[in-house]
Amino acid sequence: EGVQPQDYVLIKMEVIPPFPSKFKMLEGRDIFLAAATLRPETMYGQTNCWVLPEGKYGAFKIHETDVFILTQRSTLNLAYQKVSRVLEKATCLLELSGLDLNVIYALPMLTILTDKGTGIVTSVPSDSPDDYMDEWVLPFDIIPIINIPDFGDKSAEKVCHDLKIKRQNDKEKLVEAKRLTYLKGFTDGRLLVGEFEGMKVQEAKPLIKKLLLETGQAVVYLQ
Ligand code: A2H
Repeated sequence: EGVQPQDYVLIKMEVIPPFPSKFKMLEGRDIFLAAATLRPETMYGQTNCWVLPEGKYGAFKIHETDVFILTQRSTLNLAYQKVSRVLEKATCLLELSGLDLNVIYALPMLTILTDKGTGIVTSVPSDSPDDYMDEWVLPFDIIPIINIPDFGDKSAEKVCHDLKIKRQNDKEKLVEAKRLTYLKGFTDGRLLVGEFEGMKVQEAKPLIKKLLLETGQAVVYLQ
């Protein structure tokens, strides 16, 4: 939480049955992992999502129909976002740890902060240095989604390589890698895929956000 409120988009990732035994009592409901991102335009390149293994999460009844998996703290914040049409008091149906979530395709990332966003993070290894450097991302094929003239089609890979980043613990270098890819992606990037293929990231970003919100695939989240 910096000085400026951050304008996040919560991406809804549906959890598809059959559920593991721990989740059985949620059967019959629409369950989503809700990940906070500042880059909704990168969702074409999403490969997986991240949770903090030691983090405390819950499955909360958010609307009449939807159940979101996120941190308790973020449900309080969400209740204030009138536009998101969230119940004033989200009921916790099931308490979960990050480790419980590791059996439903959410992989561990140790640098997740539980007081930021929802504690659930989407993974876009093509354009996010943090995601690219997580050891668990290795088995995934990286999906090129944005071309940046100086950095090619997989900017996170190129920048992490150029800055000689070895591990996720190379904190300072990763901050620089994020700054570079974020800035250049926004100013010079062009989309390679999707409804807005060929368009500049700057122009497509608000359109993709609008599309995700209108189609019910995402909700807004200010923090
Ligand atoms: B971003 P800011 Cl492609 N702990 O989404 C750690 N990181 C978190 C988090 C948490 N609790 N909640 C969200 N985040 C990440 C996509 C992305 C992101 C791309 C490129 C850069 C990028 C896919 N991961 O972030 O500190 C989420 O990762 C760098 C700007 O609020 C979220 O957006 O500025 C970003 O951090 C928000 O970071």
